[in-house]
This record gives sequence, C-alpha cells and structure tokens, in this order.
Amino acid sequence: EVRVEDDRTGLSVETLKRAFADNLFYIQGKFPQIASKNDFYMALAYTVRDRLLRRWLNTAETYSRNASRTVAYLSAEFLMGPQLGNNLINLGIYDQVNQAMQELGLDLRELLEEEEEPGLGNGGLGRLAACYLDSLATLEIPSLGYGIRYEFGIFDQDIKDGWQVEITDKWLSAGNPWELPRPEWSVEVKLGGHTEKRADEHGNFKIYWVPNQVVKGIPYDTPILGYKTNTANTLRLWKAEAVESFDFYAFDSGDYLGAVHQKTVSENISKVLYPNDNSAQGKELRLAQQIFFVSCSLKDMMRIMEQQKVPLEQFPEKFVIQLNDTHPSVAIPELMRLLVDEYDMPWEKAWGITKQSFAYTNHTLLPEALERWPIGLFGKMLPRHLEIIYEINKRFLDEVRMKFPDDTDRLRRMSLIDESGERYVRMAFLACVGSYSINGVAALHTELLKKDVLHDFYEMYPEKFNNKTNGVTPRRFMVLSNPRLCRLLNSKIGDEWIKNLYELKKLEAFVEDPEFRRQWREMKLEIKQDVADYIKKTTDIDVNVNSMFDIQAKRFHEYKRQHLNVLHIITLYNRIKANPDIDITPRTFLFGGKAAPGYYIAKLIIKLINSVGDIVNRDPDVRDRLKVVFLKDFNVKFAQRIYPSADLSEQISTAGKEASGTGNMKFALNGAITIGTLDGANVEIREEVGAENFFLFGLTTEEVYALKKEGYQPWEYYQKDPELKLAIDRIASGFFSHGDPKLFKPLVDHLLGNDQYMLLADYRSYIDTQDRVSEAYRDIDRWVRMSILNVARMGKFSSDRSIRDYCEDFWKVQPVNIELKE
Ligand code: 26W
Repeated sequence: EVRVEDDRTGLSVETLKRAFADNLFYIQGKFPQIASKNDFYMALAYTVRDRLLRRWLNTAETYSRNASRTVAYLSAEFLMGPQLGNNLINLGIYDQVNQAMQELGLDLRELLEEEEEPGLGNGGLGRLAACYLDSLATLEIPSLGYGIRYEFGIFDQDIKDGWQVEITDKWLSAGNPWELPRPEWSVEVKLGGHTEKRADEHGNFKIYWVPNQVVKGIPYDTPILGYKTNTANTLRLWKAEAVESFDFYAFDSGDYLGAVHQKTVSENISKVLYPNDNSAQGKELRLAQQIFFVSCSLKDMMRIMEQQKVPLEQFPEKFVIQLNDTHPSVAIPELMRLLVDEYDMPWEKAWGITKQSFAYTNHTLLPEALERWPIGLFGKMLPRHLEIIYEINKRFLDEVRMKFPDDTDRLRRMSLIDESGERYVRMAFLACVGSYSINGVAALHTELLKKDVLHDFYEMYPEKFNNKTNGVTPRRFMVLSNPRLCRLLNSKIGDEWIKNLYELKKLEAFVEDPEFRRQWREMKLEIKQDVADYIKKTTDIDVNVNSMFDIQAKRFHEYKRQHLNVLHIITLYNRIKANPDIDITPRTFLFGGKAAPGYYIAKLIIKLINSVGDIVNRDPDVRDRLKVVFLKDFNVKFAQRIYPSADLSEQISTAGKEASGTGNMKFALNGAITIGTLDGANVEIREEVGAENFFLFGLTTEEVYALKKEGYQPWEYYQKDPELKLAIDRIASGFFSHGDPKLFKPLVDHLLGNDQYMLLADYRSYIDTQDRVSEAYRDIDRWVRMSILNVARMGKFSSDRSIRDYCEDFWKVQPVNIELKE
C-alpha cells in the first residue's frame, strides 16, 4: 500500500515542501520568482498553522466533550514574541523545515527574522503570561488565555542623538497568519450611563443599568501548542468594534457624524497598549479596556458552559480565573453583576460563586503601581459596578468588625474605598476580598506582601496567602534561542531536561572534565561572536569577544538602577584616566530596554548611557578595554538573541523593590553569572546555584527600611567616597554632555537630594563586588565552572515548575490527554 502524507498534516521534508509551495500559490497568490521574503514567511507560517490546526481542533473537541475543568488566565498583557520558531520547536519539526527550506533555496533563519512580533505587553508581567501559556499547554492543562488584541502594541524604540524616540508598532500591517477571528462568538459590553430601580414583570424591584455606550468584542484566537504534546490551547484576544444598531440609531436620527464618531470611540478601546510599566495613571480609556476584555471573557466562559451544558451554579468547578495583577480585577463586580442582575441569582449565592472562582497574583510592591480609580471616573464609566463594590465593601467591613471589634483604624485602612482625600476604589483590596487565593511571585515578595502592603488582609485571611515563584519556559529561552548550548547539553545529558528542567543537575558530573569546559568556553565564544557581528552591523561599534559581556536588559526604571551600572562604568573610566596603564579586565557593557514615554528621568538615564558611551568608546586612553553599547528596541526577538551571549547578568534593583524578575532566570539558564542584590527571585537563584557562584552585594530589605527610618543622607556617602564623588562630579560638570552641566542635573539632583532608591548607599559594595567579578573573570577556568554550575542548578526556574505548583496548590486542575484523530 502506498500512503501519501496529507499536505496539511504531514511532517516529512517532501510533504512540507509541497505544502509550502501550495500555500505560496493559493494563499499568497505568488510564484517563487516574484515572491517577497514576507510571502515566503507567510507561506511557511500557514504551512505550520495547518499542522497546528489538527491538534487544536482535536484538543477543543476533547475539552468540550469532557467539559474539562479549565484555567482562565486573565491578563491585560501577553508578550508572546515571534510564533514561527516556537511552533517549529514545539511541533518537533525545526530540522525538517530547515532542510525543506534549504532544498528550496531559502534560509529558515532569514524567514524567522521576517516575523513582526506581537508586542502586546510591557515587560515582566506580560512575558510571564506568555511563558505560562507555553507551560500549561506542555503540561496538557486545559486553559484559555484572555486578553486584548491591541492594534498597536508596545512602541518600537529608536535612539536619536542618544535620546529614546517612540515609533508606533504596526505589528498587524503585514497580516497575522497565527490568528483566527471568531465573529460568531462576539459579545456586547455596556459602558457609562446610569442605573434605575424598576419593577419587573412579577412586580419585584430590580436594578437596571441604562448604558450610554455599547461596544462589540470580537474574539481572535491563536493556538498555543505544547512542547511535543498534542495539546493546543487557545489565546483569545478581544478586538473592540462599534455595534451596528448604535450606528443605525444615529442614522435614523440624522446624526451621521455622531454615528461615525461613535464608531471611532468604540474602536479606540483596543487601539493601543498603555506603555507604562509599574506606574498607574488612572485614565478613563484604560478602565474601558479593562471592563471591555473582562466582560467579554466572562460572557465567553458562560457561553462555553451553556454549550457544554454545565449549570451556572458550577462556575467555580468549571473555571478557575487567575487575575494577572489587578488589571482584570473588575471581573469580580462584573461576575456579581452578571449573576445577580442578568441571571437573577440572590446576592449570597452569587458571592459564594464569585469568591470561589477567582485567584489573584500580585506583581509589584511599588506604591505608584497599585491601581486605584477615582470614584467619579469609576462611577461615570461603571455606575452599576460601583454600587456593587459599595455593597461588597459594606458586607466585608461587617466581617472585619466581627473579627476585630472596636478597631476603627483598621476599618479605615482596609476599606475598598480610600477616603483619606479624594475618594478612590482600591483595586488590590477588591482583588483580595473577591479571591480565594492571593499570591506573590517570589518568596521574598510574598513575605513582603504579608508584612507590608497587604498586612491587614493577611491578618484577616491568612489561609488565602501563598507564594508561587515565577519561572520561564526553557523551550523559547533555551531550545529556540540557544541551539549551541542545547547541542552541548544534549550530547552530555540527553534532552529530557527540556521537559524536566531539574535534569540539568546531571551536568554537575561534567564540571571537572577539562574537555567539556573547553567545549563550553568555545561555545560561549561563538555566541559572543554572533552578537559582536550584530553589534557591528547595527551600531558600527567594534567589540572584543574576549572581553566580559556585562549585560543589563530590562525596562528602564529608577528602582532597577541602570544608573548604578553607569556609575560603575564611569568609575572604571576614571581609574583609566588617572592611570592609563592600569591593568583592568576588559568589559563590554550592553544595555537594552525601553522607558515609559512619559517617564522623564528614565529617558534621561538612557541619554546618559549613550553619552558616556560616546566618550568612553572614543577615548584613546581606554584602548578598547571598555565599550558601552546601547542596543535599541529591546523586545522578545532581541532578548532571545542577547541572553545567550552574557557573561555577567546585572540584577541590581534596590532590595525589596523587584517583585521577582524573570530576566535574571533567562540569563542564568544560559550560563551567565549574576551580580545582584537580595531582591525578588535573586534570593532563590543564589540559594540554588550556591553563594560561591553568585556575586552578591548591597543592602538587604531590612537594612533599606532601617536606613530610611533613621534618615538616609546620600550626601554623606558622596562626601566620604572619593571614587563616588568623582563619578558624580564628572556627570554634574558636563564632562559627558559637551560641557553642559544642565543636561544631567535632574539626575544628579535626584541622587544627591533624596536618592529614593539608595544608589549611593549601595555604591561601594557594588564597586567592590564588581572588582571581584573582574578578578574572577581573569581565571577563565574558574569562570567556566561557575557558568556550568549555574546552568546545572537552575532547574527550579522552569515555568513548568511554577505551573505545576499553581495546579497542585489551588487550581486543582488535572492534565487531559489529547489523542490525535485523522
Ligand atoms: C497600571 C500600571 C502598571 C502596569 C504594569 C502597574 C503594574 C504593572 C506590572 C504589574 C509591572 C510588572 O510587569 N511587574 C513585574 O512582574 C514580573 C512578573 O511577575 C516580575 O518578575 C517583576 O519583578 C515585576 O516588576
């Protein structure tokens, strides 16, 4: 019997080539001679999508037949990164496709480069959501990611004259082959207006919400394939459109322009991602985005239940809703509204269901990042939800009064409404009251939540609190991004580690093998050469691959202290200027990251890095021993390129400020050694890799608090430490700004004035530790050992481990095996 593989499912090189040619012809409408690179990319993407679809539909059919318990992961951000490469890895056909493309005279790497990534997130929180989707699918857990299909994701960053310039991200302009619109599952969302109390047909008084705007949400689905499983889950993102009936209404009344305006207003809701990270702004449109995607998602879950014939009372058995920070926390009053107002459920019963359905993850301790909505704004957009929140609050405060009688200050502190000045809804408190689980994202972070930000809630509901240390997916951040490392690992310990990252432990057996260490060193050098070529091509700067690649890549924020890193660079430069023949370890300092467009000081830090680079890179005294490179437009695609090349990973936030960090994990998994504070997950990374393989510096959280309390005086550190003084004086004098002392004055004033993030207090410890780093790097054999041991001991930081913890601890959801039918 001759069996021909199906063109849409077959995985052999021959079939892949045929399918590719077919898609180029019938989807792109091109033949090879006139096809653009994008046409080739699209043809390949559709070829891969066909193979996903089979798994996707089998998965959907199985879940639907079994009415499987499902995780609904609600997140305002999903920072997915490019899809093609990851899908090739997870399908297990990277090599076949590589060969197929080669035989067609194409270069797979070039096609991978073509993809415009969906940058629907700012940083840590959005990327974590993407890693979790990968792990959920890999662990075969039924799950749906719900979010917003922003037309414009995070802006593209350009650098002009050293300054950040923002450019609109037009990720959809060449089309998105990975998504399928599902207009038949559209839903409507109400906004604004007022509420009325009226009798229904039985004479019972009910509350009716009379909105002044209705928008339509259209779901766009993207398949999320697990690694070498048949499971393909769904990321469902909502696009806002105008509701036709509203248009017609305006047409009838002759208000043509009003109707068109209405359409624009509706479509604005999913237009653009707010580019702030860790700072809340209280903008009306942002609240509209939140209620929009949350309401669409809850109604979608109810539709699914109806289709699977699960009674509404069983909502908490059918779904667990994970709130990715407070951004989706209006889901709590929205579910109450749906149950009470639209399904006529008694309050107590609805509240019972709601409390059992939600779980809340907190991602930040920064006070300015905690969302609070002015009552006026909230009530104008969501009048009914505000009433519901008042009712939740009334009953909640009764509960507090019962548990802590005669403690009015506690009532004031815990109220869901902040009444200390202008009145606000406190979204984190709402999330705590409405959820059965509250978690932080690293051990230290969870402890600080309990001790500090959510202390009263911890006293009220200690059983709700738990820690889930973040993790990252080894598929994207090792297998896809670092093929050289993977080949070396596989040759020694097999490839089990890809699904069970603790298997990396087996590497420890080889650390004393000089041949293995030689291979490791060679591998690193090759990776660094690639990045050096890239730097040469994009910035025209020559870097020495034997120098230490010292990298800080993350969002720009004062608490992350990129400017502390700069103080170190200037210190080394000053040492060279004072003594040009000084023997120093050559370093290449690489920076990447975006600043929020309205965050002036963060943008000034970017300018400072570029200005220091301009001097240091050109000064003949430096003799190429130091190089400073700012790599523009740091995004997922770029991150994958850069992590593998790092020798040193900078994780230098003020202790107690970085909730977890995940870049720290990605660097260490690729063999970088960390220089870091005892902050976020750094604490646990150090525990795992061993103190001797981690460069620790700086104040502890307790010391930071204590120093604040006793009255921190940055000026005293400046006066006492001549190297620190000189570094700051050089910035202040205009040395790096063509003699203009005004340019960096705001930065200098921050540091010498109150220095909120205590750079000056940590400076000496940082510099001394960096000196030890330099010394360690000179003993390259010692360095390689540390590098190997870091990789070997990072097993804990797989997002598979995080997701397993969530499943076992409180999601209570089991894997579902998917069988592939024809
Ligand atoms: C409303 C404005 C706003 C926007 C984004 C406030 C807060 C955020 C995020 C919660 C900020 C964020 O991404 N936090 C990061 O979450 C990561 C994943 O848990 C952690 O690893 C980072 O430490 C944390 O900064």
